[in-house]
Amino acid sequence: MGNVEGHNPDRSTTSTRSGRPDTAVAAYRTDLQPGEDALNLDTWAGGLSNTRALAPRVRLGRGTWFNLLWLLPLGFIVLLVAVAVAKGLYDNASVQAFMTRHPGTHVPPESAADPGIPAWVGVLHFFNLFMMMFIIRSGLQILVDHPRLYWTRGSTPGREWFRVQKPVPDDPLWTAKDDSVGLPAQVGLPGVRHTIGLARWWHLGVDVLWLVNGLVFYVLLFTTGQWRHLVPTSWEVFPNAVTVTIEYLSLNWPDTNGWVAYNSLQLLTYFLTVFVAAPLAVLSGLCMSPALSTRFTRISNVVNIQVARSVHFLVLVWFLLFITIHVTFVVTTGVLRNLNHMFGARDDDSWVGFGVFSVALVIVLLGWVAATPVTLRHPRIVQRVGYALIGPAQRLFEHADARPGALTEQDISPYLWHNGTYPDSAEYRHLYDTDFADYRLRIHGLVDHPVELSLADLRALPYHEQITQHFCIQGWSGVAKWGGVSMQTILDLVTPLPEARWVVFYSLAEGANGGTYYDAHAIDQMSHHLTMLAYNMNDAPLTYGHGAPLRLRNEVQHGFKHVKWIRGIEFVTRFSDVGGGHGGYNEDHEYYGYRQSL
Ligand SMILES: Nc1nc2c(c(=O)[nH]1)N[C@H]1C(S)=C(S)[C@@H](COP(=O)(O)O)O[C@H]1N2
Ligand SMILES: [Mo]
Repeated sequence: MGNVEGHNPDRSTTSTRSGRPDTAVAAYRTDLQPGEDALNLDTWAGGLSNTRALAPRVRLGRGTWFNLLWLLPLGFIVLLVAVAVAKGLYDNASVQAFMTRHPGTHVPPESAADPGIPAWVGVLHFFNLFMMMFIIRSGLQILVDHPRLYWTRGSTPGREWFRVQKPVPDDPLWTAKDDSVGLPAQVGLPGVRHTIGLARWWHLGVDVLWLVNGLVFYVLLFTTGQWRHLVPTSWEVFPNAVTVTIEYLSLNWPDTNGWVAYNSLQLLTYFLTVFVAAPLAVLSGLCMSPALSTRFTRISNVVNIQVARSVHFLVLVWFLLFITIHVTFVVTTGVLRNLNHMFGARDDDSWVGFGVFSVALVIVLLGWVAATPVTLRHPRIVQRVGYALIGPAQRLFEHADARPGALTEQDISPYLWHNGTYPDSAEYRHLYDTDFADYRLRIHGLVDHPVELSLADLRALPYHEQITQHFCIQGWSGVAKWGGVSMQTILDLVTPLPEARWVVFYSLAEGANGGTYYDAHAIDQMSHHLTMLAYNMNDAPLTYGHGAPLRLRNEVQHGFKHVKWIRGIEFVTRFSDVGGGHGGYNEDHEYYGYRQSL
């Protein structure tokens, strides 16, 4: 204490109920440990081994898993069969008649009169592919931080439909962090196990720029005639696409002039990619937000975080397939002319487009190779720039106070993952062994009435209960019933001073790299309907693993901000002088954001 300016010094001296000055609360600050400003791979996340992701598996029956690598040979066989069938069809007279009636490409008269692909299309196309590279890599990193996908709100082990990790082991205290896996450094971004904090800055930060690029593209598309290049204007597109499919598969390349109009199969896939897949990626991304999900419950009842996460993943699969096939065709169907269209704004067989493309490719490769080492060396810059890009949106979402009553007993999940670093100090063990008889929650700092509350004191306060969903930043979720004291009751009890802006929750447990676990919350969220201190979970006292004797719930934020095993609460003006100064343990040590409502 003492380093908080601008208030009556009398009030800053925290005292116990008996009036004794309390040295215990002063220790809260000195027990903290600032994080490092560069990633140290030896000690990262408490020294996690680099367990790698397995090949993707999909669940077929109760316990039957299919390794998707089999799709490579199977897909190849299917392709061979399809080519054989298409070749047969192509030589068939009535199929030929069909193909004459539906020639594969519909050229709108406006496009015939005024053909061409302007330079801005090429420029925005380049920005798009450059940013997609970072978005996909960081997205994969986020995926493997909880390497399982589900269709249900809860994340019950064994009920996932997809995994790149072994089955969940029997260990009842197995944490989601134990479960995370890594990717090769040049595949994931940053490519180190459990770097989800940094991966999210890349993913969400670049997303903002990608969205702006996409919006500019949409606007230019519809204010010029270029939309005709991407939007089908007649139902003829479907039979035409059948013709083109037969042509491609029978290895009779359709004669398409993309400068004027794309063939119907191209048109359909481009349309789906630009106008369906891209918006779906954005929407499914937003549906994973705790703040938006707890506010817009009519949507989140259907598209809960796990549905959204699975859809988000399927959109990624679409993009990966699209990119593979797209690039294959660019190269095999007249590469110089194709590159001139998109990188040279010209329709000839010169090497201009190839030259521009080569420069673009070098830029993409440099960005690709540099991203991981730069991130590992300068994580604070990634954290700061990422926050600058996405922070305003997170701030906006936090105003969405969740309403109680959206979930019922039936929604309670059979399993709630554990996460974090368990307490193992002598102090905690003593408290636990004596049923927390000596436990005291100290609430101090910028308040009119600092207090020290035993569990009995807490139980004597008005009981608050809520059934809410937990959103771990790693991607798992689950619903539980929480019982305890509303933070509003605590605010009424201690009366924060006007200059109190942040509320810091200190844990009895250390974080993964030593030093007290803590987290700071904006004071306005403390009076939200569903912000509370819980001592019960599903009608029983909190267990050791879930935070006994007391934990925080702030439902517009991700799980890491819900401090478990709370020992004290401090009201402050700012958090820059607490711990490493970034607003919490994971903010200091793993480069998370102090607002994480998205
Ligand atoms: N003291 C402390 N609290 C913590 C953590 C931690 O490591 N230490 N982990 C957080 C994270 S990342 C999550 S997701 C939730 C998990 O709560 P649960 O184990 O009860 O599901 O606790 C949060 N509270
Ligand atoms: Mo978490």
